[in-house]
Amino acid sequence: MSETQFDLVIRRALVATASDTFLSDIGIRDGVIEQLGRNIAAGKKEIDAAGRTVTPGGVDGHCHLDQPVPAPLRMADNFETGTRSAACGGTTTVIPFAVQEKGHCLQDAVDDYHRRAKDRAHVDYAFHLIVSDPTPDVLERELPRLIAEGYSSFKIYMTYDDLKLNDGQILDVLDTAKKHNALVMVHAENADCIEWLTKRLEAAGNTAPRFHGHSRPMLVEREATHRAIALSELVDVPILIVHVSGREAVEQIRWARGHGLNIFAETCPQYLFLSAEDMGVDNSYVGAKCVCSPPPRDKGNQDVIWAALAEGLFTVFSSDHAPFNYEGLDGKHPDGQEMPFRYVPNGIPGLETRMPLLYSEGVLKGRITVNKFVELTSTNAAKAYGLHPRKGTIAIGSDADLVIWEERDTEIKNTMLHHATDYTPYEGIKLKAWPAMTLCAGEVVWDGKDFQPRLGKGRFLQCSAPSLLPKK
Ligand code: DUC
Ligand code: ZN
Ligand code: ZN
Repeated sequence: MSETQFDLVIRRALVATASDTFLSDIGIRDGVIEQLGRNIAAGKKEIDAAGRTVTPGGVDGHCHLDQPVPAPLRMADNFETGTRSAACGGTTTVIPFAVQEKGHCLQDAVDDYHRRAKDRAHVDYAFHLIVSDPTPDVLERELPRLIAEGYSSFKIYMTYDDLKLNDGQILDVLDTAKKHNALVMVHAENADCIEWLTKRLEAAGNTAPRFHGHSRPMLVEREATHRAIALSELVDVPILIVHVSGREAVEQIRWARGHGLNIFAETCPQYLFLSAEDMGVDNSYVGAKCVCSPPPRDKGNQDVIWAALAEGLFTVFSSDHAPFNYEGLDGKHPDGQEMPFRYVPNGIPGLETRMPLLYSEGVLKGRITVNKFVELTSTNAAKAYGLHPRKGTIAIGSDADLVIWEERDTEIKNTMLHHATDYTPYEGIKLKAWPAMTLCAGEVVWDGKDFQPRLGKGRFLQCSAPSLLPKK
């Protein structure tokens, strides 16, 4: 054995995985974890992590990067700026969406998305598909082939005119997922209720951003969540309900679990750290910065989401990073115009702040254990989307994607973030921790102060079958 066996050794780390916490050195070679243990051989480089918790790099299983949207709208973050921002907040794998346009095939979307990502990612990435037009050809030929080629998860929508599926189409997609061992992510909001409420609000002249929340009350999400669960039960296939925002949807999921159904669920930082008031207490337009769907709820609902995280109701904690600028022609406040809420693009940035927010306010405030943090931000997404154990854990043979945490006072300001979006909805929130270092495939990509570019070194990952699903 040579003196310098490893490319890198991280010494005296307090390693936290989803199941264990232990003191260990981490020996890394060729971007992979090769040894765990005490007093392991020397590395060509060494990092002393004494007194620091080290977790697996984050897997953000729900983010939107460079997704085509109708002009003049444009997503502010592409693969370059999005993965830069992810890395600086501890996320080393992102899974954005290749979106099928109605009337087009899925393969076109996948090819286009590969062009957008190629040579531009600083960290590793995989793709989910968004199925908006489940024709017989898509269901019987394209989807089965794409699943086999490494796209094993897809999102479907119950709202948004250009994306939504009716119940029959949802059943067809679920049936295909069941036959080919894929995981369907469901955006659960009732489209007709939203349209009906929106028209009433508009007729009354209530078009300020805060009315976005009035157009999508909790019952709209509760009804669609209930329906999605029923459809999943009918087909007998698990689903993952994304961006769960509050009590009534949580109750539906708890009911389903209580009845033995395989319903997985995701929540996001906006349902813990933002509330309806952030969309404006009066008719102020700046509330457009926090317009996303489902909308942020009230303090009581935030408490329900915290409790459900601790209890284990949620499978994953993702950002739903959907980056639109506030200023500029391509964003929420185009050329300074105040748009009726119907036209305000839905979505907020959050890739970089996702893990620090949950580490600081969840782990350090004692609301969840560090192991639950790892499970929610990394391990379960890797399992759900067929990337485990390469991603999502600290184990021999896993990629050396790691975060070294530092307890330090940090006030979130957009100026310190690395996305290209011109604001953060979390401006001014005071945190107690931030990554002191992020490593992707054994390379430092964030050193606690500066971003260390790895442009084009982020690899495309083919996803296997979800390992959260019961074995057939
Ligand atoms: N809602 C979504 O469904 N996707 C992107 C952003 C948002 O707010
Ligand atoms: Zn959604
Ligand atoms: Zn989304």
